[in-house]
Amino acid sequence: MPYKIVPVNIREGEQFKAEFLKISPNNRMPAIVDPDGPGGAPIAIFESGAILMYLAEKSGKLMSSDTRGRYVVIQWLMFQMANVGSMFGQRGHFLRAAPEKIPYAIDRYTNETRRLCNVMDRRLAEAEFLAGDYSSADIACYPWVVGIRREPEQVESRPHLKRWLDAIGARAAVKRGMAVMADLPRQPLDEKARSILYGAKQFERR
Ligand SMILES: N[C@@H](CCC(=O)N[C@@H](CS)C(=O)NCC(=O)O)C(=O)O
Repeated sequence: MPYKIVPVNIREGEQFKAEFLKISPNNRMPAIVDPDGPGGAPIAIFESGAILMYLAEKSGKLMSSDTRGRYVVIQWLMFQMANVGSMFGQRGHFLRAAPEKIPYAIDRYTNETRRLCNVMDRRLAEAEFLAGDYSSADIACYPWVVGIRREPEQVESRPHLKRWLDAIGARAAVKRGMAVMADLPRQPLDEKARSILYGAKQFERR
């Protein structure tokens, strides 16, 4: 499907602009606008899991068409939304973004990410991809989980997860997707960005 990328610089506070909040009221990206939504009218969607479900439904791909198979995909997609995204995200925050090192928080989220990798490794011992066939659930999990490549022992000790990472990373569309904006200079997480992302700005709106 054709698409146009509209970057949202969350370190500059663009996520709080009125026009973005109309699309994504939780001031987070990603969000999409499909000008050709159901009935030919535009539709705006936020939350990556909802976006993936919409794109799967619209394309007829990446999600099984029978009810039983669809719920296998949906449960692994929700596994990402409720676990992988938040636990990997919090681990990254306390390791790299937090102004002070809090061992309890780092350990808590590190343990959770390790546990989630074990859950996936066990699942991938019995299934080629999380929901059997390659699906929206793999697309949701991969960009977080691939970060464990920075800790090779975490990959080597989980052979099924390693096979899955290798297989997904080799896909042409995944390579194209991971390259999107990867060459943009990374803005520093300075005091201004910190206060936008983690400070009072987050609570200002009523
Ligand atoms: N559950 C959301 C998480 C989205 C999310 O956390 N986005 C972050 C960037 S990775 C964001 O936009 N943060 C901006 C902010 O917190 O103001 C999803 O899966 O779409």
